[in-house]
Amino acid sequence: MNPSPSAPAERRSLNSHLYHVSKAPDNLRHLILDISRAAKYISYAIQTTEAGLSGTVNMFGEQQEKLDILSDQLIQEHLQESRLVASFACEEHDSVIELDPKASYSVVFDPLDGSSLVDVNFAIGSIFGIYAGKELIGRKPSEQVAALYVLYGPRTILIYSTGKGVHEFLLNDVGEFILLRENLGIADTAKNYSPGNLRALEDNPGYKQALDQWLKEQLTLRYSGCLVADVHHIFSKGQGIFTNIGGSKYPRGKLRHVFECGPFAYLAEQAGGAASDGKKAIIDLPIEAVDQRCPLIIGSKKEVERVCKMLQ
Ligand code: P6P
Repeated sequence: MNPSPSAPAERRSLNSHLYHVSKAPDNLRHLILDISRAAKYISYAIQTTEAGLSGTVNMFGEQQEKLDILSDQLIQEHLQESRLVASFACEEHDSVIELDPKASYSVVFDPLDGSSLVDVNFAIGSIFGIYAGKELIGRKPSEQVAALYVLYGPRTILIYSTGKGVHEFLLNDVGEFILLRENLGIADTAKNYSPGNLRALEDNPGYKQALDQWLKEQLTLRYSGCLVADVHHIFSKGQGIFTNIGGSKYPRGKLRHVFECGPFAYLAEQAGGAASDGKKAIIDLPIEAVDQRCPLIIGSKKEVERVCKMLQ
């Protein structure tokens, strides 16, 4: 029987893409699949769990949402049960946690970035970086063997790279991540801008100069307050610049090197873009501590370079 002409072309599953296209080592493929399973539960939890604060704070002194705790627990369970994780570092814990020292990989993750936006129903996300071996402190984001993020919006989207391009998947109604787009690219010049930590304009003249330039050139503002959503906008549109730069309140910016800037820097470079702390490529910045913050200028290469020049 001929398939109906309107039937959508067969869409490759995440597992099939990891196996046939990225040709990922089996253990890495299984670990990414286990992480994607945790993301499915988190996606469901966001739809069904009441929003609200848990009454606890994380190592950064930030109020934790109930969903922060639940997402962290779901991911930890899947990492533990995978038997593939030697250690992990997570935004909700102040040190590297050891699981099985003989296991193949270590994972860094922000379980629910932007969780304070759940009550306003904005898109939020999870961020993951994967390193071979047990050590994390002293490693550079360029040593990641994979990075991925999940965006929980009107649709749940997963983006991953194992070093062979950046690929996008959609969670379908039977719980499968199916391929949407392969080899996402970021053009050298930006038409959109996404400026975070604007508190820094007060005492960072270079940042003020960059913002004035974007306004003068009439770039399009796209900013939601969730890093995953705002940087996904750059991957999805194929251009743009996101910044979260230091000022008096956050001297190194608000974002964390290990679980936010590092994985996104890896993905941006894989897509032909760039990610800098204002002076150096973020993929070359060693991890010194789990709670290390890092300025982030990420997106279209030429725009990243231009902003870094203004910040000098
Ligand atoms: P600002 C969310 O809490 C977060 O860590 C990132 O997701 C986001 O980019 C940033 O903080 C928002 O910072 O300066 O807009 O409050």
